[in-house]
Amino acid sequence: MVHWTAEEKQLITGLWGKVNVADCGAEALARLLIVYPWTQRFFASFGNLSSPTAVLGNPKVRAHGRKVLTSFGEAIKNLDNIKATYAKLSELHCEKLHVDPENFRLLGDILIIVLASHFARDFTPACQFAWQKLVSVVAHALARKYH
Ligand code: HEG
Repeated sequence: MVHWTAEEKQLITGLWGKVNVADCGAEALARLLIVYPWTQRFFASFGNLSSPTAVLGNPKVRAHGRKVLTSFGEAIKNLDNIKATYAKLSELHCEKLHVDPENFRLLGDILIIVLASHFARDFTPACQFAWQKLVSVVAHALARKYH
């Protein structure tokens, strides 16, 4: 099991308390689709993704980004039990959606960039360390049901 120090927990929950989940979630998913355009293939039903402007203005991207970041919040509420928290989601992404787990890592790194740009002052190296650890644990937990 992953061990979290009290300081790491504080750095994660402290910053999370400032995050606007709808805005940061939308921005993170939009950046994923723009920066790594091959990820668009999972979202063929989302309509117009033909340019950065289209992606950023797409209401389905916005809604789904919010959903994904809300789900991140579940990991934060269950830091000591992330694997179990994501067991069902891992099955979904593996068996139904066939999302390559590399994409979980890409989204994690994008989220780090979004947080750093929104909360530059708070996002100290120690804070980044805690968040990198979190996105890595989340990516592992989601990839767990791949075989
Ligand atoms: Mg996934 C659905 C969470 C990365 C592609 N994703 C979902 C759902 C959640 C979620 C909560 C809704 C599940 C449901 O309806 O029951 N996703 C989630 C997390 C992460 C992640 C926490 C974190 C790394 N997802 C991710 C990535 C991709 C992806 C990187 C593709 C590049 N997710 C994906 C797709 C769907 C979901 C295609 C179904 C969307 C739909 O059709 O509504």
